[in-house]
Amino acid sequence: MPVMEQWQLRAAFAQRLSAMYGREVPAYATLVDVSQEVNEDVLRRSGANAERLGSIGRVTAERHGAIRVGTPEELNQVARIFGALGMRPVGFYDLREAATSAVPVVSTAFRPVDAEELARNPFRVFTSLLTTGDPQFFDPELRTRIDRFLGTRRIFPPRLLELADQAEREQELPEALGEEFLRLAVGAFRLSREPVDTSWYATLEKVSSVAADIAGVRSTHVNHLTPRVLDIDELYRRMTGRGVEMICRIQGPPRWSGPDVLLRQTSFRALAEPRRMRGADGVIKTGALRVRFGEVEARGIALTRKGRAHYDTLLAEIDRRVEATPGTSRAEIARAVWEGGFPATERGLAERGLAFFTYQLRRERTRDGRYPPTTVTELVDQGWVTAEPIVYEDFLPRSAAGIFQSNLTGAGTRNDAITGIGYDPAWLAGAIDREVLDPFDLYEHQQARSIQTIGQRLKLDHAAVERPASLTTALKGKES
Ligand code: OOG
Ligand code: NI
Repeated sequence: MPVMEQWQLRAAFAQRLSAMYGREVPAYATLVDVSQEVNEDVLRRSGANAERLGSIGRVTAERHGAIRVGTPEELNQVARIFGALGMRPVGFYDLREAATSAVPVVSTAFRPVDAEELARNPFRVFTSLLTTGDPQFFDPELRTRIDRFLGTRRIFPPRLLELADQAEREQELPEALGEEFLRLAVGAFRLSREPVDTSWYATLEKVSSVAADIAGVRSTHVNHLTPRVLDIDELYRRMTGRGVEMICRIQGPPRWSGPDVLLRQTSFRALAEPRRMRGADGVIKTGALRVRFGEVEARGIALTRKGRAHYDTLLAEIDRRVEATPGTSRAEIARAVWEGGFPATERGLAERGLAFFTYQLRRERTRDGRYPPTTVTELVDQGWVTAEPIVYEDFLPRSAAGIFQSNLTGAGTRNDAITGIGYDPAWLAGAIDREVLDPFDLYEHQQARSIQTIGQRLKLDHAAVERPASLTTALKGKES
C-alpha cells in the first residue's frame, strides 16, 4: 500500500492550507502571485546567487502560518498535529514583554529541524497561547469566565488527534489515512460560520483584540500565512502599486548593501471579513471583523548569540537616532547605522563569529604536499573549504510584536503595576510534554558538525589551532 512520509504530509498540508486561505482571503492569493513574480525576476537578474539561501524550489513552496490557541490542552493538541508533520517546537517568544500594547500571549514555532527536512519543505507555524493566568491582563473573574468558555470548546476532532499520533509514531501514514488526516487538519483551521456572540467578543476586546480573536469564538483559524520573497522592498512597492494597503514599514534589519541576515517581514492590513454575529437580542446579523491578513518575509543568514546581541544593539541605536533627529527617514538612519556597525561581507560575519555557516571540503591535499592550515578562516581563504551560510529558520520577538500590534483594533489594557506570572520555556515544555528546542543550539550544532567532519578528513586533530570564537566548540569536540 502506498504511504505518505512525514515530509510529504507536511508539504501537502502547507499547500492545501495555502489554497484554502487564498479562497478565504483573496488578497493573500494576490500576495502569493506577486511574490512569485518577484522571485522569478530576482532569479533572472541574479542567477545562481539568488539561490544562496535556499533553492528556488524550496523558496517557492515556503510558507509560515500563524495560529493562536486558548489553553495549554489546545496547545498540547497542536503539538501532536504538527508532530505528525515532523515539526518540533523551537524557541520561546514572550510577546507580553516585546509589545507596547496589550498582547497577552506566549509563543513557540513548530518547524522541521534537520537540514534535509528543511530542504524538502520548511513549513513552520508561529503558535501563540493566550496567557489567561496573567493578572496584568485578566482579573480573576474574567479569567474564570474565559477558562469556562474555553473548557467547553473542542477545536480538534478526536479522529484527527488519533491519526496525528499514528503518523508521529510511525513517521508515515498509509495514503488513505494520510488523506483523511489532511482533510481534518486543514478543516480545523478554516474560518467558522458559527455566529460570534457580540457582547462576549466586546468584553474580551476591551483587554486585547488578540484575546477576543482567540477566546471570543468556539473554534480556531489561520491568522495569517506568509510566503517567502527574495526582494521584499520590490514586493512592498508592487503590492502598494496594486492598491493593497500595507503596514507602514518592513520589520527587521534595513535594506543595505551587505549580506541579508535574520528576517525581514511586512504585511498588508487586516481586512474586514464578513462574520455572522449574534446580538444581545439573540438576532443573528452579518457583521465584520478585522483580524486576518497576509504577510511576506525575506530570510537571511542565522546569527550567533553574539551576532544577535549586536543586531539588538544596532536596532536600539536606530531607535535612539530616529528619536533624536525628527524629520530624517528611518530607512536612511537604519542604513547608515548598519553600514557603520555591521560587517559588509559573509567573510566578515564568519570571522567575527557573528553568523553561522556550514563548511564543505573542496580538496584534501595540495600537489606540492603542503599541509593544510589549521584555522577555518585560513582553510576558506586558501581554497580548501567553502563556507555556505545557514539560513535563519526562526522568528524575531520584536518583529512578531510589531506584526501583532499593527493589526490591533485598540491598545487594550494592561495593568503594569502587577507582575505577570511565570510563563517560561520550562512551563511551555511541560504543557506540551515535549522539549522546546533552542534555535541557537540547533544552528551551532549544524555548524559544528560540518567543521568536525572537515577536521577528521584533513586529520587536523594534532593541530594547536587558533580559532574564531564561534568555532571553538567544534574543534574541541574533535580533539577530545
Ligand atoms: C503571530 C505574529 C508573529 C511573525 O511572523 O512574526 C508572526 C500572530 O499574529 O498570531 O507570525
Ligand atoms: Ni507571521
